[in-house]
Amino acid sequence: MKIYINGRFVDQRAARISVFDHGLLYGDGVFEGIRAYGGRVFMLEEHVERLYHSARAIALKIPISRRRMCEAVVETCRRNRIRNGYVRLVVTRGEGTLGLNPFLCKRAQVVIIAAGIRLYPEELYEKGLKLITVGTLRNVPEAINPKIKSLNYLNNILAKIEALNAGVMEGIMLNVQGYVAEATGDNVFVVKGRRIITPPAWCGALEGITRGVVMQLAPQMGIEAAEDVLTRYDLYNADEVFLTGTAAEIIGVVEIDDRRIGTGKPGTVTRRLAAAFREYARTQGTPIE
Ligand code: PXG
Repeated sequence: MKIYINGRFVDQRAARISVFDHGLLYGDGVFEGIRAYGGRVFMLEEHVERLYHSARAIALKIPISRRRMCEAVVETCRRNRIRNGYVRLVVTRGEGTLGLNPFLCKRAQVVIIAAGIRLYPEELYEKGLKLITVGTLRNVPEAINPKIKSLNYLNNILAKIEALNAGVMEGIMLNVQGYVAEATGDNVFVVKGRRIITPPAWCGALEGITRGVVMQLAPQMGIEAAEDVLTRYDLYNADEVFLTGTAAEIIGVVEIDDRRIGTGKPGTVTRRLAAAFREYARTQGTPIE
Protein backbone atom coordinates (compact mmCIF):
# COMPACT_ATOMS: atom_id res chain seq x y z
CA MET A 1 0.00 0.00 0.00
CA LYS A 2 1.24 3.47 -0.92
CA ILE A 3 0.63 6.16 1.66
CA TYR A 4 0.57 9.86 0.90
CA ILE A 5 2.69 11.86 3.34
CA ASN A 6 3.29 15.56 2.72
CA GLY A 7 3.17 15.35 -1.04
CA ARG A 8 5.10 12.11 -1.42
CA PHE A 9 3.92 8.54 -1.88
CA VAL A 10 5.77 6.08 0.29
CA ASP A 11 5.45 2.41 1.04
CA GLN A 12 3.30 1.54 4.06
CA ARG A 13 6.38 0.43 6.05
CA ALA A 14 8.19 3.69 5.33
CA ALA A 15 5.17 5.83 6.22
CA ARG A 16 6.25 7.23 9.58
CA ILE A 17 5.22 10.05 11.91
CA SER A 18 7.47 11.34 14.69
CA VAL A 19 6.79 10.34 18.31
CA PHE A 20 7.06 14.08 19.00
CA ASP A 21 4.10 14.76 16.70
CA HIS A 22 1.43 16.60 18.65
CA GLY A 23 -1.19 14.50 16.91
CA LEU A 24 0.15 11.60 18.96
CA LEU A 25 1.14 13.51 22.11
CA TYR A 26 -2.07 15.55 22.45
CA GLY A 27 -4.58 14.40 19.83
CA ASP A 28 -3.83 17.75 18.21
CA GLY A 29 -5.04 17.43 14.65
CA VAL A 30 -8.06 16.81 12.44
CA PHE A 31 -9.26 14.04 10.16
CA GLU A 32 -11.83 12.86 7.65
CA GLY A 33 -13.18 9.48 6.61
CA ILE A 34 -14.28 9.36 2.97
CA ARG A 35 -15.76 6.58 0.82
CA ALA A 36 -15.15 5.65 -2.78
CA TYR A 37 -17.93 3.94 -4.72
CA GLY A 38 -17.57 2.48 -8.20
CA GLY A 39 -14.37 4.34 -9.04
CA ARG A 40 -15.50 7.72 -7.71
CA VAL A 41 -14.73 9.54 -4.48
CA PHE A 42 -18.04 10.35 -2.82
CA MET A 43 -18.68 13.91 -1.56
CA LEU A 44 -14.98 14.73 -1.82
CA GLU A 45 -15.28 18.54 -1.79
CA GLU A 46 -17.66 18.45 1.17
CA HIS A 47 -15.28 16.28 3.22
CA VAL A 48 -12.30 18.47 2.34
CA GLU A 49 -14.29 21.61 3.19
CA ARG A 50 -15.17 20.16 6.61
CA LEU A 51 -11.52 19.23 7.15
CA TYR A 52 -10.43 22.82 6.54
CA HIS A 53 -13.17 24.15 8.81
CA SER A 54 -12.07 21.76 11.57
CA ALA A 55 -8.46 22.89 11.04
CA ARG A 56 -9.45 26.56 11.15
CA ALA A 57 -11.27 25.99 14.43
CA ILE A 58 -8.10 24.64 16.06
CA ALA A 59 -5.86 27.26 14.39
CA LEU A 60 -4.08 24.63 12.34
CA LYS A 61 -2.74 25.78 9.01
CA ILE A 62 -2.97 23.08 6.38
CA PRO A 63 0.07 23.60 4.13
CA ILE A 64 -1.76 22.86 0.85
CA SER A 65 -4.85 24.25 -0.83
CA ARG A 66 -8.25 22.54 -0.83
CA ARG A 67 -7.82 21.84 -4.50
CA ARG A 68 -4.45 20.15 -4.02
CA MET A 69 -5.94 18.17 -1.16
CA CYS A 70 -8.76 16.89 -3.37
CA GLU A 71 -6.25 15.94 -6.05
CA ALA A 72 -4.09 14.18 -3.45
CA VAL A 73 -7.05 12.09 -2.26
CA VAL A 74 -7.91 11.04 -5.81
CA GLU A 75 -4.25 10.31 -6.60
CA THR A 76 -3.92 8.16 -3.47
CA CYS A 77 -6.93 6.10 -4.57
CA ARG A 78 -5.50 5.80 -8.09
CA ARG A 79 -2.07 4.64 -6.91
CA ASN A 80 -3.65 2.01 -4.70
CA ARG A 81 -6.14 0.92 -7.38
CA ILE A 82 -9.05 1.65 -5.09
CA ARG A 83 -12.46 1.68 -6.75
CA ASN A 84 -14.56 0.91 -3.70
CA GLY A 85 -12.93 1.77 -0.45
CA TYR A 86 -12.29 4.01 2.46
CA VAL A 87 -9.96 7.01 2.58
CA ARG A 88 -8.57 8.30 5.85
CA LEU A 89 -7.30 11.84 5.65
CA VAL A 90 -5.30 13.01 8.68
CA VAL A 91 -3.66 16.35 9.37
CA THR A 92 -1.62 16.57 12.56
CA ARG A 93 -0.06 19.62 14.19
CA GLY A 94 3.32 18.10 13.40
CA GLU A 95 6.53 17.55 15.27
CA GLY A 96 7.00 19.75 18.34
CA THR A 97 8.34 19.69 21.87
CA LEU A 98 7.04 17.82 24.90
CA GLY A 99 5.23 21.00 25.91
CA LEU A 100 1.69 21.89 24.86
CA ASN A 101 2.61 24.94 22.79
CA PRO A 102 1.28 24.12 19.31
CA PHE A 103 3.13 27.07 17.77
CA LEU A 104 6.46 25.35 18.38
CA CYS A 105 5.44 22.59 15.98
CA LYS A 106 7.35 22.86 12.76
CA ARG A 107 4.94 21.83 10.09
CA ALA A 108 1.54 20.17 9.89
CA GLN A 109 1.73 16.58 8.65
CA VAL A 110 -0.71 15.54 5.93
CA VAL A 111 -1.37 11.80 5.63
CA ILE A 112 -3.76 10.07 3.25
CA ILE A 113 -4.48 6.35 3.46
CA ALA A 114 -6.69 4.70 0.83
CA ALA A 115 -7.74 1.20 1.77
CA GLY A 116 -10.43 -1.33 1.14
CA ILE A 117 -13.40 -1.15 3.44
CA ARG A 118 -14.62 -3.84 5.78
CA LEU A 119 -18.35 -3.45 5.57
CA TYR A 120 -20.71 -4.25 8.40
CA PRO A 121 -22.33 -7.64 7.86
CA GLU A 122 -25.37 -7.33 5.57
CA GLU A 123 -27.38 -9.11 8.26
CA LEU A 124 -27.09 -6.05 10.50
CA TYR A 125 -28.86 -3.94 7.90
CA GLU A 126 -31.70 -6.45 7.64
CA LYS A 127 -32.13 -7.05 11.35
CA GLY A 128 -31.28 -3.56 12.58
CA LEU A 129 -29.12 -2.40 15.48
CA LYS A 130 -29.73 -2.50 19.20
CA LEU A 131 -28.46 0.56 21.04
CA ILE A 132 -28.24 2.04 24.49
CA THR A 133 -28.01 5.65 25.55
CA VAL A 134 -24.71 6.00 27.38
CA GLY A 135 -23.77 7.90 30.54
CA THR A 136 -20.84 9.68 28.91
CA LEU A 137 -22.18 13.06 27.78
CA ARG A 138 -21.19 14.61 24.47
CA ASN A 139 -18.52 17.31 24.75
CA VAL A 140 -19.99 20.76 25.35
CA PRO A 141 -19.54 23.02 22.29
CA GLU A 142 -17.93 25.69 24.50
CA ALA A 143 -15.13 23.25 25.41
CA ILE A 144 -14.44 21.05 22.39
CA ASN A 145 -17.04 21.70 19.74
CA PRO A 146 -18.39 18.40 18.32
CA LYS A 147 -18.42 20.14 14.93
CA ILE A 148 -14.63 19.76 14.94
CA LYS A 149 -13.64 16.37 13.60
CA SER A 150 -10.48 16.28 15.66
CA LEU A 151 -8.01 13.51 16.46
CA ASN A 152 -9.22 13.71 20.05
CA TYR A 153 -11.97 11.08 20.01
CA LEU A 154 -11.80 10.07 23.67
CA ASN A 155 -15.30 11.41 24.32
CA ASN A 156 -16.63 9.07 21.64
CA ILE A 157 -14.38 6.18 22.65
CA LEU A 158 -15.57 6.35 26.27
CA ALA A 159 -19.13 6.18 24.99
CA LYS A 160 -18.28 3.30 22.65
CA ILE A 161 -16.74 1.36 25.55
CA GLU A 162 -19.99 1.72 27.50
CA ALA A 163 -22.01 0.47 24.54
CA LEU A 164 -19.72 -2.50 23.86
CA ASN A 165 -19.62 -3.43 27.56
CA ALA A 166 -23.41 -3.43 27.52
CA GLY A 167 -23.34 -5.89 24.62
CA VAL A 168 -24.48 -3.52 21.86
CA MET A 169 -22.51 -2.09 18.94
CA GLU A 170 -23.30 1.60 19.25
CA GLY A 171 -24.29 4.11 21.90
CA ILE A 172 -26.40 7.23 21.69
CA MET A 173 -24.81 10.21 23.39
CA LEU A 174 -26.81 12.97 25.09
CA ASN A 175 -25.62 16.51 25.70
CA VAL A 176 -25.42 18.14 29.15
CA GLN A 177 -29.03 19.28 28.80
CA GLY A 178 -30.15 15.70 28.26
CA TYR A 179 -30.96 16.19 24.59
CA VAL A 180 -29.93 13.59 22.03
CA ALA A 181 -26.65 14.53 20.31
CA GLU A 182 -25.49 11.64 18.10
CA ALA A 183 -24.04 8.14 18.15
CA THR A 184 -20.29 7.66 18.74
CA GLY A 185 -19.45 7.73 15.03
CA ASP A 186 -22.80 8.31 13.35
CA ASN A 187 -25.65 10.81 13.32
CA VAL A 188 -29.09 9.80 14.53
CA PHE A 189 -32.52 10.36 12.96
CA VAL A 190 -36.03 9.59 14.13
CA VAL A 191 -38.96 8.99 11.78
CA LYS A 192 -42.36 10.29 12.83
CA GLY A 193 -45.02 9.83 10.17
CA ARG A 194 -43.71 11.29 6.92
CA ARG A 195 -41.10 13.35 8.70
CA ILE A 196 -37.48 12.67 9.61
CA ILE A 197 -35.87 14.63 12.44
CA THR A 198 -32.23 14.89 13.47
CA PRO A 199 -30.64 16.98 16.24
CA PRO A 200 -29.17 20.35 15.23
CA ALA A 201 -25.40 20.80 15.53
CA TRP A 202 -25.77 22.88 18.71
CA CYS A 203 -27.10 19.79 20.48
CA GLY A 204 -23.68 18.21 20.00
CA ALA A 205 -23.89 16.62 16.56
CA LEU A 206 -21.23 16.58 13.90
CA GLU A 207 -22.64 17.99 10.66
CA GLY A 208 -22.34 14.61 9.00
CA ILE A 209 -21.93 14.41 5.25
CA THR A 210 -24.24 11.37 5.08
CA ARG A 211 -26.72 13.26 7.29
CA GLY A 212 -26.60 16.12 4.77
CA VAL A 213 -27.22 13.82 1.81
CA VAL A 214 -30.20 12.21 3.58
CA MET A 215 -31.68 15.66 4.40
CA GLN A 216 -31.32 16.54 0.72
CA LEU A 217 -32.75 13.29 -0.69
CA ALA A 218 -35.74 13.03 1.68
CA PRO A 219 -37.84 15.95 0.35
CA GLN A 220 -37.46 14.60 -3.20
CA MET A 221 -39.15 11.43 -1.93
CA GLY A 222 -42.05 13.22 -0.24
CA ILE A 223 -40.44 12.94 3.19
CA GLU A 224 -40.11 16.12 5.19
CA ALA A 225 -36.69 16.63 6.79
CA ALA A 226 -36.10 18.80 9.85
CA GLU A 227 -33.57 19.56 12.54
CA ASP A 228 -35.05 19.62 16.02
CA VAL A 229 -34.23 18.97 19.64
CA LEU A 230 -34.83 15.33 20.59
CA THR A 231 -35.05 13.63 23.97
CA ARG A 232 -34.86 9.95 24.85
CA TYR A 233 -38.68 10.01 24.97
CA ASP A 234 -38.68 10.90 21.25
CA LEU A 235 -36.36 8.00 20.46
CA TYR A 236 -38.48 5.49 22.38
CA ASN A 237 -41.68 6.72 20.73
CA ALA A 238 -40.39 7.10 17.18
CA ASP A 239 -41.93 5.11 14.32
CA GLU A 240 -38.37 4.36 13.20
CA VAL A 241 -34.83 5.32 14.19
CA PHE A 242 -31.78 5.12 11.96
CA LEU A 243 -28.11 6.11 12.01
CA THR A 244 -26.13 7.74 9.20
CA GLY A 245 -22.37 7.83 8.65
CA THR A 246 -19.72 7.37 6.03
CA ALA A 247 -18.88 3.87 7.22
CA ALA A 248 -22.38 2.67 8.17
CA GLU A 249 -24.27 4.56 5.42
CA ILE A 250 -27.87 4.24 6.64
CA ILE A 251 -28.69 1.58 9.20
CA GLY A 252 -31.95 0.91 11.03
CA VAL A 253 -32.20 0.84 14.82
CA VAL A 254 -34.70 -1.59 16.32
CA GLU A 255 -34.10 -1.35 20.05
CA ILE A 256 -32.89 1.39 22.41
CA ASP A 257 -32.45 0.87 26.17
CA ASP A 258 -34.54 -2.32 25.96
CA ARG A 259 -37.45 -0.50 24.30
CA ARG A 260 -38.49 -1.91 20.96
CA ILE A 261 -38.60 0.78 18.26
CA GLY A 262 -41.55 0.67 15.87
CA THR A 263 -42.18 -2.85 14.62
CA GLY A 264 -38.82 -4.14 15.83
CA LYS A 265 -37.53 -4.26 12.26
CA PRO A 266 -35.90 -1.56 10.11
CA GLY A 267 -38.85 0.52 8.88
CA THR A 268 -40.11 1.48 5.44
CA VAL A 269 -38.78 5.04 5.51
CA THR A 270 -35.34 3.81 6.62
CA ARG A 271 -35.24 1.21 3.84
CA ARG A 272 -36.42 3.67 1.18
CA LEU A 273 -33.82 6.23 2.24
CA ALA A 274 -31.07 3.59 2.35
CA ALA A 275 -31.95 2.50 -1.21
CA ALA A 276 -32.03 6.11 -2.43
CA PHE A 277 -28.70 6.79 -0.74
CA ARG A 278 -27.05 3.77 -2.38
CA GLU A 279 -28.33 4.84 -5.77
CA TYR A 280 -27.09 8.40 -5.22
CA ALA A 281 -23.67 7.21 -4.00
CA ARG A 282 -23.33 4.93 -7.02
CA THR A 283 -23.90 7.75 -9.50
CA GLN A 284 -22.15 10.74 -7.90
CA GLY A 285 -18.59 11.61 -7.05
CA THR A 286 -15.17 12.63 -8.36
CA PRO A 287 -13.80 10.08 -10.88
CA ILE A 288 -10.56 8.38 -9.78
CA GLU A 289 -9.25 7.47 -13.25
N1 PXG B 1 -20.68 11.82 14.18
C1 PXG B 1 -19.40 11.56 14.50
C2 PXG B 1 -18.92 11.85 15.86
C3 PXG B 1 -18.55 11.03 13.53
O1 PXG B 1 -17.27 10.79 13.84
C4 PXG B 1 -20.38 11.04 11.95
C5 PXG B 1 -21.17 11.58 12.96
C6 PXG B 1 -20.97 10.82 10.60
O2 PXG B 1 -20.48 11.79 9.69
P1 PXG B 1 -20.29 11.48 8.16
O3 PXG B 1 -19.74 12.74 7.60
O4 PXG B 1 -19.34 10.33 8.06
O5 PXG B 1 -21.62 11.15 7.60
C7 PXG B 1 -19.02 10.78 12.24
C8 PXG B 1 -18.08 10.26 11.20
C9 PXG B 1 -15.03 4.95 10.87
C10 PXG B 1 -15.22 6.29 11.42
O6 PXG B 1 -13.94 4.68 10.35
C11 PXG B 1 -16.36 7.00 11.12
C12 PXG B 1 -16.56 8.25 11.66
C13 PXG B 1 -15.61 8.74 12.50
C14 PXG B 1 -14.50 8.03 12.79
C15 PXG B 1 -14.27 6.79 12.25
O7 PXG B 1 -15.95 4.13 11.00
N2 PXG B 1 -17.76 8.90 11.40
